[in-house]
Amino acid sequence: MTFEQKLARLRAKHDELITRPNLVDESWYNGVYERYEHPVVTAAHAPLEWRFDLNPATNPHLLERLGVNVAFNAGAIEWEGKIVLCVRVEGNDRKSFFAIAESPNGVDNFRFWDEPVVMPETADPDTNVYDMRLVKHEDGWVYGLFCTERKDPNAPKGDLSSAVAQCGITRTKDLKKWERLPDLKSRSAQQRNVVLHPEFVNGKYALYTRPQDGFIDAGSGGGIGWAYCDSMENAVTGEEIIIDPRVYHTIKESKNGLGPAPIKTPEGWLNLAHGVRGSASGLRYVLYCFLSDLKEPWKVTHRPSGYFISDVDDERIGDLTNIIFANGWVARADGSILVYYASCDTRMHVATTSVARLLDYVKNTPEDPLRSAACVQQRIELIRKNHAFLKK
Ligand code: M1P
Repeated sequence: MTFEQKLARLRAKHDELITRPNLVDESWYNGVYERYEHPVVTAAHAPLEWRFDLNPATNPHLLERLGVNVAFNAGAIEWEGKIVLCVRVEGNDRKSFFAIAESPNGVDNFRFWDEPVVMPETADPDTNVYDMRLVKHEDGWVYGLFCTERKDPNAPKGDLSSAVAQCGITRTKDLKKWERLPDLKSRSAQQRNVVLHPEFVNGKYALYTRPQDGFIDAGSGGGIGWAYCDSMENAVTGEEIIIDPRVYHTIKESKNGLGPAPIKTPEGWLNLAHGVRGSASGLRYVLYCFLSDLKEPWKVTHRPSGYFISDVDDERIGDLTNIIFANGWVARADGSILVYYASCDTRMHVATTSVARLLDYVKNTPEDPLRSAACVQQRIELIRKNHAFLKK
């Protein structure tokens, strides 16, 4: 096959992938949300120009020069009538970077912009950056809070794995030029999954945090925290209160973290988070929801039990296993919600629902009673109510 033939074939396959319609998966139902037949963004969505040298003079064998390993954990925003994802793209070299992909409808036809995001570094360069939460704040800026990871300077010689995670902060007005602000300073040894609340609360910026002792282990970090800061240009938090704790023998026993910024509804703030527990096959990540008070968002009013989204079918297989993670969702003017979630740190999916359905879900799904016997009673109550109703 000639260079031109190989390239034509690559282009055709890439085009076919990007323009493939994505329909609701009718084989699956729980009423709370719809799943879709295909992932919305994958490594294979990366433009050929990002991976190949397309000049036959310098790449006569049409070899891939810079492979893309995975595309996952995307922030999301509605932007100029389109749905835009800020995707965590990871090269074959294990370094992540951010890249914007846009779609006219949010469920298919996602296409990356020509070049990845150029994220300025601070004086202490990041080794790796990932998991951006995009937030349109009422101060007029679009903020991106993300994890910045660096090698632990205190690691003993020969320890090449210990790392420090902190919250990097950037802001933009056009999603093209990104201003890097100093990293968040908090009282915790490490931070990941930090999210900016979209409104001022008590006249201050408010942050959802996830204090953690180590890079992987939350340790004494009790769950999802809440803290204030006076400025995002030099963000420093004081006390972090835990608003959604980790709990023994639940889906969030080992750790948890807020996903995207909460969605404002007349009945409170809808929150999406991930919960992690240990298992024989390693850590298991699922998504869950909760509702918090409209005026006092640090007060959780409803905690539906169990998970909201876990992995099914092909979602179980990937670069890693057992991981569903979300840091992006979009609430549209018509009341619909697009939930963007990643499976196995590999690719992006969408689920669709609505504010009405999620409010029903969070308010009417009973809370986890934390004991098998109490769970049985909960289920018997449902069964008996059904039997009584069906007999009528
Ligand atoms: O590998 C699973 C996830 O692990 C981290 O999440 P957490 O801090 O809650 O453990 C993040 O690195 C995330 O990117 C990743 O998907």
